[in-house]
Amino acid sequence: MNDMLQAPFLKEMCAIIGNMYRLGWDERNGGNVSLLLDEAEVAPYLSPGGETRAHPIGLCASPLAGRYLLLTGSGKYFKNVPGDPAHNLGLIRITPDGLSYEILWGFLEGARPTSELPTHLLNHIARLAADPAHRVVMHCHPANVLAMTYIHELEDRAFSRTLWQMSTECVVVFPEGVRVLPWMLCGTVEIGRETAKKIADCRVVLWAHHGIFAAGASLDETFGLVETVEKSAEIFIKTRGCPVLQTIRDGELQRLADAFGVRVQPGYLEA
Ligand code: 2HA
Ligand code: ZN
Repeated sequence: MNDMLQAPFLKEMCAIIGNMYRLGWDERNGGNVSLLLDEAEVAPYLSPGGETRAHPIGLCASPLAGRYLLLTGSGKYFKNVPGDPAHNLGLIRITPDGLSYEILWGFLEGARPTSELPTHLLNHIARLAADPAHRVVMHCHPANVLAMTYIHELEDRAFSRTLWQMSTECVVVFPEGVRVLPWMLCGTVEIGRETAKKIADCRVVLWAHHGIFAAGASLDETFGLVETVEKSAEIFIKTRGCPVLQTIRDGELQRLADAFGVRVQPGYLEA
């Protein structure tokens, strides 16, 4: 059996989480990340027939039955993940009935998966239906995105347009725009379901006054998506209160989409 700490997916998870912490996106125990893995990827690092106990999820995640997830622990600090992955991360498998999970590695000394586990699972299910290559759900608290939710209208189209206008890359990186949820209680199945509804045709959902929920096919891609949204929000905050003399126009956003071969969310640009 190989050492899990040497697994490429474990090393990448630690590196990404360390960067999220250093960027200030995950104060204290803020944020959570989960990565879907195949049996073939994890099998070399697991002892066959190891003892496991099933813990209820609190909802039925049957589309993920038998799937493996590497994810952050409840109450754990991102700051501590790279130095001590086995206490702060864990590898779980969803049971065949989709109602429980088993801990196969990590979560030492009684640690448990993130409090946002229901939201992660519901959003993995929604994104897998939209994109078979989907693998990552990432939640964090970047300051400029949060700040923007206090001073910008919380409407999907308007929010997306403003973000696109703040930086040329944006419409290419997230041509489907973003979706926004009003403030809701976190850690509940309800916020999980509302997020999953919005994420079905989009990879970024903003939680007003809380943070960002993003999905993607790899840790790198999802991290890059969050980075791009947060950078755009930063430009918005920096120019807020300044007399804006010009911005990127809709025709220019369309030219970018055409040049890079992406499809802008229908109806989000003026004809
Ligand atoms: O504590 O960020 O949304 C982790 C969170 C909950
Ligand atoms: Zn949070």
